[in-house]
Amino acid sequence: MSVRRIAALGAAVISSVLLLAPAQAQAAGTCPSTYYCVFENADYNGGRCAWSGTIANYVGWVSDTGSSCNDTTTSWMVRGTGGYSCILGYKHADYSLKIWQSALGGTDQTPGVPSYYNDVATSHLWVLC
Ligand SMILES: [Ca+2]
Repeated sequence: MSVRRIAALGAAVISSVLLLAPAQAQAAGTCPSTYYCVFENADYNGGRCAWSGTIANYVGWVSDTGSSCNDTTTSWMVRGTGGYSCILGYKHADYSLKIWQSALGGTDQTPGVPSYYNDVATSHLWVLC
């Protein structure tokens, strides 16, 4: 195989890798209908914890990538419907010290929480908007 052919093959492999990157980025940030999802990193990346109801303590819950759900939330989405359309997020277990409330039931999301609320969420409550 000539040097020129090897170089062309290398360029083709690099192009293929670059084409795959956007598809992986699009996979981030999904949350099933009727669920509240919190993500380990900004822009709905990293481990995802998805719940369809109220959770009094995130300790012991593990994300889809194996990371802890407690004190790791950096972005979140609300996909609730009907009687559970809004989320109240709390810093501590058992709904102590509210740190955020979703404003738009069903579609509300934030690409990143304020730095002072980063990695501190420990419980949440589903409520009527
Ligand atoms: Ca985080």
